[in-house]
Amino acid sequence: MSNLGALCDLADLAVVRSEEALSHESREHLASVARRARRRRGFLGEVLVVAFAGGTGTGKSSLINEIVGEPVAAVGIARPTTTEALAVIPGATMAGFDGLLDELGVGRRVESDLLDSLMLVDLPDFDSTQEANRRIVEDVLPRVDAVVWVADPEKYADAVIHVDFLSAWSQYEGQFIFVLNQVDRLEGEADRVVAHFADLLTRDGFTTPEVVQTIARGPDKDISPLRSALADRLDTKRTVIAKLATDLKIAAQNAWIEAGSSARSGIGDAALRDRISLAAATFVSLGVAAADLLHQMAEE
Ligand SMILES: Nc1nc2c(ncn2[C@@H]2O[C@H](COP(=O)(O)OP(=O)(O)OP(=O)(O)O)[C@@H](O)[C@H]2O)c(=O)[nH]1
Ligand SMILES: [Mg+2]
Repeated sequence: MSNLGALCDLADLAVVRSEEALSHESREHLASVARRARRRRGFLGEVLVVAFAGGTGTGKSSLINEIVGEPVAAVGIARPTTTEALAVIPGATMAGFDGLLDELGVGRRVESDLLDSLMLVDLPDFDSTQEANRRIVEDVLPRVDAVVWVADPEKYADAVIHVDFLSAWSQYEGQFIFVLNQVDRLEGEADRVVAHFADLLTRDGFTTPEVVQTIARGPDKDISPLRSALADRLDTKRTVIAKLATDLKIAAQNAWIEAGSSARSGIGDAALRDRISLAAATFVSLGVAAADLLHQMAEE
């Protein structure tokens, strides 16, 4: 796991060598992924940033309140209720997180002494009637370490969510916990719906998606399966490293593909082609090193 530093060095080298291999925009993207990885590495092991995302009214804010143990996030009947990202931060250590929060781009922050090493981010709905909400989700999600994806019995199968969104995230399987909330409304059908949800997630590209069932409100309230999943599946340090390694692996794959077309358009200029080949080889090295780190971690 200590190879993350070497991976960041390799990412910086890939950026330096990418000038002629990538468009300005792609180069900026690769550079921002590399920068973000290096900065996030500075806070390794201290806190895990977990965003709650999903459709409107599924119970994201309610689940956060239950986990924190106090009503920090607004829960409502009017849809959508949450229109701004809100970070709930472990109280005792808040001062040290300012840099991390600035990096996340989340302005609204509340402290809770009841949280330990988790920072929870309540997000607006993904399937909003309000375009701005979706943009907030798309902006914040790539910056967090892990995601609790909250679905409800009505919307868990929505094509918009699966096709437009979740399928693009399947390489981040280790970062996701899937929740079917409001199972109190299913009257004995919960297991069948959970199996169907898991099946749809498999079609989105997740290999072994695990769906936990919760009830965030009412007399049968029970969020213990989510608590267990957070504690058992999301080790603070490993999750951050896996997230960053996956970011770098995907960025390297995309850069390598683009370098191939740059090399084709450089035919006739042997020196240029050599420089692009060197960049492409560096993208491959970065992708392989990131995949190797992920593999090592999976074996541990
Ligand atoms: N029956 C039932 N109702 C729930 C449950 N969880 C939340 N609710 C209700 O569902 C409604 C929406 O809850 P929120 O927590 O505001 O949902 P949200 O996902 O944050 O919604 P947005 O902020 O609009 O995206 C509220 O009326 C809650 O009381 C549950 O497990 N069972
Ligand atoms: Mg909400």
